[in-house]
Amino acid sequence: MLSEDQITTYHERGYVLARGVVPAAQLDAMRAELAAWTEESRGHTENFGEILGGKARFDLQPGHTADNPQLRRVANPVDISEAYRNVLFEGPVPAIAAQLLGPDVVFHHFKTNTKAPGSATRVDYHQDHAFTPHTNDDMITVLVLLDDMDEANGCLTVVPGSHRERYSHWADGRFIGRIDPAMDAEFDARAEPIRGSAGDVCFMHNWAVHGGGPNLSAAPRSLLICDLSAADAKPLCVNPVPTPHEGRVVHGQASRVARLTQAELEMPEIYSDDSFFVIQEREAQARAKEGT
Ligand SMILES: O=C(O)CCC(=O)C(=O)O
Repeated sequence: MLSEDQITTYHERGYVLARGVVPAAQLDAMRAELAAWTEESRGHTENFGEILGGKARFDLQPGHTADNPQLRRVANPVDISEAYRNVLFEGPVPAIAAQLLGPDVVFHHFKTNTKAPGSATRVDYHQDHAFTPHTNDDMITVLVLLDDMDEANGCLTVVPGSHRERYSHWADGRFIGRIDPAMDAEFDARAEPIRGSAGDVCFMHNWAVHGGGPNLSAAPRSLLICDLSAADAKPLCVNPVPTPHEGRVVHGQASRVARLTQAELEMPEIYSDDSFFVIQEREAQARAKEGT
């Protein structure tokens, strides 16, 4: 569980890293599942599998081949794997989330993000709440480190204090799934790398600005990314990564009350792509074409 100091750090900085939360046996079980899905991906040239609503569950990095598989994202592994349900629905992860959100906590959606060794996968600066607006922002992105990570293998980077800031994720009338690239230099100067070991968990406010570079090392890098909210934070738009577990109570009890605290919110465009990477890539290509 978090100490009082760690809880204060979370509220002041917008994130806190809790060490050694997930035991080795549970990490091994999740890694084994991910390794099996990666093996399976060798037999595919396009995204495959299906989640609720029809998007693909398994998302391939451009350049993926049978010899060099690059399974960058798995949507809602909790739908198909007990190993992931055990970590995200029970035990210390929901209990710590309750220390930060209040006693009643529900699940929204979840994905794994893998940067294979040498992979170009990068994540542009964004705020998760811009993709999943709710009636209030008592929401956390839980980031479970499945591997040791630092800058060399493309660890997550977070901008401290940015959970109190609001940025548009639109440009020229389109939802671009990222903050204006003109802000990149400022964020690079402020951002802090989340260096940690497998089993550590970063609890990050849903408005915290974050991103991450490519994995230029020989080491793998997989991260679990799970959105949890206070039970009285009700979604204002459809889930971009639908799952039958949306709204599942992981701590305390359900709420029939929607608590409204956000007077004005920019809404996302509901995207039909399998993952948000496609939106960010489309935007990068558009910029490259325009020469900006
Ligand atoms: O994998 C990472 O380092 C960050 C991923 C991320 O921020 C996301 O997918 O929303």
